[in-house]
Amino acid sequence: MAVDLTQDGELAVLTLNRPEALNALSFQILRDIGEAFDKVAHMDVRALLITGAGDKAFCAGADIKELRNRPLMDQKTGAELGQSVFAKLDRLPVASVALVGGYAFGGGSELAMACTFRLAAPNAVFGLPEVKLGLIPGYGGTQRLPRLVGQGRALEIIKTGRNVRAEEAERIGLVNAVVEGDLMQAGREIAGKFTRYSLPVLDFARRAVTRAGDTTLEAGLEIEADLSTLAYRLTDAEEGMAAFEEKRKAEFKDG
Ligand code: CO8
Repeated sequence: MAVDLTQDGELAVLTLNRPEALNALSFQILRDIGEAFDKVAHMDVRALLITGAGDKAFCAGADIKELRNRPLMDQKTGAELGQSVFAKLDRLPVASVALVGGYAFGGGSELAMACTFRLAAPNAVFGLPEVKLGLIPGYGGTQRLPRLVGQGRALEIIKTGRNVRAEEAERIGLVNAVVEGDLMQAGREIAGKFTRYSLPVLDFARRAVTRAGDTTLEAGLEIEADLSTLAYRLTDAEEGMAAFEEKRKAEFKDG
């Protein structure tokens, strides 16, 4: 299988497992990733970690050899497949963390950008080099990169197709952190910082924050008011505030 989904305690771990092609995304692999995301939605887990097999790449992007053969799908259908699969991450009940070691190019960068968080090894190299192939990013890169790093930087990165190394990626906000040592362990640690909180509350927070990039301040504040009121009405909010007063750790029940 080129995509492995396993459970490690309260974490789901999805591994792109095609190291001989630097985990490049064929259309079949994209479909398999989509199916894996659907499974994660029904697993008893609190976060999803996404990693690439081998020590050279997280994912070198769309499978160029397959794209070049112009398979049954036209370009639009191919882009829509990639976009719809990565968009599933937004609808998962749990947060996703991309663990990027080595290359994350094209669709690989786009997959990482669709995750809730990104951790990079010091050897990580990001890039949207599609212009070098006579293409432009098609799996969400033109929309997610500007939201993360701003339009000016995104245009420069996409128009030049240049590499963005780990240290720069952290500086411009493309990754949350560069971590030395075991990336999987770092993934577990960052997940451990939020997995004990209420899932619906975390989801309200995500929904409010992600709307900040595409709406007016006024509309965004209204969304925030609605979602924070929904959170306030949950039993988990009662529990969280009671735990504060009683000087104990809150035990949330996701409701
Ligand atoms: N697709 C297919 N095969 C790949 C890919 C890829 N993206 N990347 C690497 N491979 C294969 C190589 O062909 C090679 O296979 P083989 O041994 O059979 O020749 C093997 O993986 C190892 O790769 P290299 O020998 O090239 O390894 P290097 O260490 O020399 O170089 C690089 C590593 C720099 C990552 C290099 O492989 C590279 O530049 N890869 C391509 C990166 C790229 O351009 N990615 C963007 C692809 S386009 C995209 O993602 C979105 C397109 C939008 C499409 C929307 C419409 C459908």
